[in-house]
Amino acid sequence: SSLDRTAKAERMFELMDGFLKNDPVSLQKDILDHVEYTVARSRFSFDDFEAYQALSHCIRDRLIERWHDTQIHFKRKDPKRVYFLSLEYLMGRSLSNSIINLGIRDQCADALSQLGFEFEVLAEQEGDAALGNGGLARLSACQMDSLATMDFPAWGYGLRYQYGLFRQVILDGFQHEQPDYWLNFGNPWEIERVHVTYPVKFYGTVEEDISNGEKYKVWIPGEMVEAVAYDNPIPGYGTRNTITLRLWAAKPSNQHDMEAYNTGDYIDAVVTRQRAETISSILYPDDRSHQGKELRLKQQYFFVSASLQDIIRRFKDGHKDLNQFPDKVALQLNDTHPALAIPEVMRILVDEERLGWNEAFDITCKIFSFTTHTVLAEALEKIPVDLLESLLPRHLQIIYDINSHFMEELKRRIGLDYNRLSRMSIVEEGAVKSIRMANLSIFCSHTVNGVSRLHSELLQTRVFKDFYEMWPEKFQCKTNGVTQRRWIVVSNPSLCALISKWLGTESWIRDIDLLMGLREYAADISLHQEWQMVRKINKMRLAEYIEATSGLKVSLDAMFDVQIKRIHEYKRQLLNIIGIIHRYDCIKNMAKDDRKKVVPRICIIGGKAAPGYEMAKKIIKLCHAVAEKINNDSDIGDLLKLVFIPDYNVSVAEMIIPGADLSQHISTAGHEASGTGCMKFLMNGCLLLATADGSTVEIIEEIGEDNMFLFGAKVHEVATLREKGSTIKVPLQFARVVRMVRDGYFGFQDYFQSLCDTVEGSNDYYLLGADFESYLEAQAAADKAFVDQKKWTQMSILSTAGSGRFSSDRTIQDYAEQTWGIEPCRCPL
Ligand code: 8GP
Repeated sequence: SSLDRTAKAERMFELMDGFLKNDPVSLQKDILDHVEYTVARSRFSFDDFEAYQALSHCIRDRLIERWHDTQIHFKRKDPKRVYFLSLEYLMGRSLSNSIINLGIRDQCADALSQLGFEFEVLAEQEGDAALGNGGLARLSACQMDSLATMDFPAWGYGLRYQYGLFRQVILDGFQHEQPDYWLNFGNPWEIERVHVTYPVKFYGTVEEDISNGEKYKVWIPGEMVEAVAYDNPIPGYGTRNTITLRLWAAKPSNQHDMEAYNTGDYIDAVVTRQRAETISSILYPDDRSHQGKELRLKQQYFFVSASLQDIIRRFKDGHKDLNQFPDKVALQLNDTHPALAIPEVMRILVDEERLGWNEAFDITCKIFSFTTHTVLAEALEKIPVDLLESLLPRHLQIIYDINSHFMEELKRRIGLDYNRLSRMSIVEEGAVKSIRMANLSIFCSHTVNGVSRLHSELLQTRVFKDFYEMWPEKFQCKTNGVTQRRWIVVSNPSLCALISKWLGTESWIRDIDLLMGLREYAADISLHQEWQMVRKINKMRLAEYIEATSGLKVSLDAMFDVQIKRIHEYKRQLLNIIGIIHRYDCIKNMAKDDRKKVVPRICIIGGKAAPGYEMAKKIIKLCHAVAEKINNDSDIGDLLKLVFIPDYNVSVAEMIIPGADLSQHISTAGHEASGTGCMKFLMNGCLLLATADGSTVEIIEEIGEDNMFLFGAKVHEVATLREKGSTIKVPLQFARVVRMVRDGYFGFQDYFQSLCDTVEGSNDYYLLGADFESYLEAQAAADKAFVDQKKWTQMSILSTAGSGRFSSDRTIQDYAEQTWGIEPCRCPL
């Protein structure tokens, strides 16, 4: 009865001694309790890793409190919610980020030091959660942090891969991939929700049925697996709001498989069931294309189906009329990977809820928004019809229905322009008939976003031109951003303290525009001194890491020049390496006296190559071969060093970025959709050497051309240059360097030939040769600026001061207002 329930609640309230306390003594007590009862070690003997585990659980308890309060608050207020659907999240480590967002960093450090532990040492014990490949995945993580901090009623949905992105091991200069079985030692940052499970169906047939005189379709599935929720609380900074990242794991289903047990062999049946788990076992390590893989398609549908069941359940808890769905729900498609959500929503509305087709389609088109993260044609997903037909037969029918609806509408508007109709069609005819997921996503979303202004323009004028001409109002731009909580506060505590001191407030951590206030002191000599000191501390940390990983001792007076990102031909790591070889060659050929004028450089490259991407792997090998030569050349000494940092990931980036003087973002114009690394470097006062591509175009507007080193062809020049092909005048130095590689100067002569082929004559698709001269000029300008440390420091301060526009807080604010139509819902303290 209700009376019993009230009494029970009162009793529970009495038993609770209030919220967990955050003073050092309470924290110590909680840490020790977790050592004893969670980690099951003795309070009197536990090592750093066990201390990390205990501390994490102690923080997790605090997260859970806030998370519960937030969820209850959202439920009570019932605002419109946004659901962020992404197959990839690169969360990295959680400990430091959590305690900073909870506002208890100092208390934790105090508590630990009295127990004889150092916070930084424990933080290093944590492995990275690497459930993603690169830019897109790290962006999702930054956006989750902003959604929480800005109090938006948001949920992230994704997959809980057992194997994250592979570990990169370098043997003899070659990349090898090793599995990242990251859950081996448990994961304190997730909460398994054994009662939050949904069945997900695959295969089977579609049949027709009649009920109340109406025909409808029934999907009779051939396989069923269970999706189990794992919740990762995401705390906001300076707010109690703590939102949910819900990741699904696949488990064998207990329903509907009695048959197998009755007819077949018991052992066989269990083994078959066990295979269900493979659906969420591994992240595809390719950041370009996943075409035609059944497991990949299964992953996509598995995560979409579970998420939608969860979202609809939440909606129905309080609402009956599905026509209100668009008032309460916004679904964000992070690239096309979750695009099966479109036919799935249609299937639920039409087949299960029995809404009419038009009514269902109307609802569908009001809830979806779509963001694309690429301009590369090979990254636009296509699903072979055969595959879809066998795995999701009903969805294929629905997609065909959507397409005929689409084609009808198009014919009405453009007539029988068959070329255009076939370009725009969701179904691609051809050798392999397939479904174009981008076309489906654009047609069925109310908004299509690019991730930088240039990218958005390219979508409108090239990639999706036909669609833009038809529905210009759908197309928007949301320039990416990164979270200053992780990329300054967590990763660069000294700079964080310095900024707060000079601005006289910590408010910039929530209100990034305040960083502009630093402009006023850009020439202040005492700020310069402190700024340089902070930069030195960070360079020391990086130098120690380099020594530990490669054995190389580097001088702190040298310029630290960094390029870290996935290895890709369009990102042009090869241009960087060719530039380094050229620098080496110049120093070798210099008179001894002239060498004194050379600005010493430590060139640092890091990044993973997709396991099947041969050219990317050759670039990694070339980097090592060149490093071997240069670093051991006594003529060169400290003037030039090249280091490849193995196994680049989020936590490595957190250490490298604050220590960089110069960073390179040198993609061929028109290929990098946005780039977010550049924003992290910018925030940390590192100067950029860049092409006008992706978001650098907007960075130029914020900090001015004088504060960076720009070079290279502009986007409108690229096509003409490509047409010129082998008639382009390529500098002699470029040809000379390629020749050195071809002639075996760095060994592995045969192995490097095909790599050299890609940059010569009309093969040079990414225009390394054409851009080389201006690249060298930009490099020379960087050297010149570095000699004048006063000027350099001023540029560095102005970089940080001008980085505010590139906070993910701004991106999320824009999405909330212009795309999702949601408002903050702040949980009371
Ligand atoms: C990346 C873009 O390459 C990068 O320019 C952008 O900053 C980032 O997304 C965030 O918007 N794209 C991807 O990571 C990507 O397309 N990955 C999918 C193919 C897996």
